[in-house]
Amino acid sequence: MVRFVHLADAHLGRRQYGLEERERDFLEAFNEAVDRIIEAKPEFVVFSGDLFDSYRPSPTTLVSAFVGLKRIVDSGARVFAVAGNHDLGPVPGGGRSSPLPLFEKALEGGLVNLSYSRPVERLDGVFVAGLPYTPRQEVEALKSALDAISKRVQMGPAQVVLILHQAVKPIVPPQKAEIDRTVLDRLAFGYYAMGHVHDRNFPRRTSQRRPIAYSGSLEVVEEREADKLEVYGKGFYVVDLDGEEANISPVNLSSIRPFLVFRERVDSARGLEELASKIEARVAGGTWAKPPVVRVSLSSARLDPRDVKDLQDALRDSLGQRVLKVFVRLRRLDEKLGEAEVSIEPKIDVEKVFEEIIPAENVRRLAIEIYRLYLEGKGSKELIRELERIYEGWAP
Ligand SMILES: [Mn+2]
Repeated sequence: MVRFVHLADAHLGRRQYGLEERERDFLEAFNEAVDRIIEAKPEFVVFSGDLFDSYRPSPTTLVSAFVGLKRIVDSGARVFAVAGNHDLGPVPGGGRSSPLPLFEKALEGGLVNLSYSRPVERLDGVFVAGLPYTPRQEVEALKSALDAISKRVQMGPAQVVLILHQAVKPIVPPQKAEIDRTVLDRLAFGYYAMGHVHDRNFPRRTSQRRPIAYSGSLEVVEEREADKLEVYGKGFYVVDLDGEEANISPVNLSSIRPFLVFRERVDSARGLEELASKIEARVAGGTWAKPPVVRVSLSSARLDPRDVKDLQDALRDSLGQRVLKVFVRLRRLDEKLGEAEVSIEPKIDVEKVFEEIIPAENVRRLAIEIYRLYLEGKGSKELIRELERIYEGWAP
């Protein structure tokens, strides 16, 4: 029997809605996960990709990730990781790379970056194997690498963990999946530690044979994940693996930003008022770890976008600091045109804005000209030539 922790999709550095608070939320979730992993005293940790939201994390994000990983390694648990699609960026000369090799070096092997060139590591009586995210068009390479790993580990001990960052059919709909679960089921792994799908698929402590397990993202990366937040929570799994029998204990993090999602059909001003009171009551009635994000999705055949904008402004006023942010979205229902998203923000007239901020007329005209050229997609040399032409036209 072996005990390990499975986590994935930390998406460090993600600044959802452009809000600094959301970037901090992702870091807090990661730091809480690190604390609770150390408490769980696993023999090792597997990380199934998307440590970062971008393959070019900011220096502070890189340092935060390093500090957290080092704390795990210093507690005595090695970390086995694969790169997710968000960690991978192009490298000069072709191919893709992630910041993970940097951590492997800096942590002196305390973190192992499993890759096509080194897909398997042995730790006492356990084989830990893994491959980075592989796009659908390269899935044949993934399959043959999996076959090769499977043959190699069959000779060894019974405990084998496979780490992947892929969408598997039918756990996700076929159009979003890269591989079919039958491909995995016929291989000789005891536990499939999956990343990429942000909703967890094992809500309760449960004993499973050779499970294909998604531990889910550590925070709400996409708004739609909020729907399952109450049922599944966010966090990681502690796994007790005995041969091909895995006991999965989900650990839920408590620092997750709450989301209140309201989806309603409203066709009258009265209906908007009722909805506003309902939202206020819900915010007032809850006890939250942090001020929640409030998302209102309205559908309507009649409402004027300006009234919906007024609702958003009114809610922002009345809810104030008790929420992080209120967003209202409007979908127009039309018998002929079908459903369409309608912007509730007034369109910005750039020339009017320039008029307000640039009083000198010739400078303003130049600014508008540069803006137009930019919109036409004219860059560097072409832009300079055009500007020279304008300048020559100005000369006496
Ligand atoms: Mn992800």
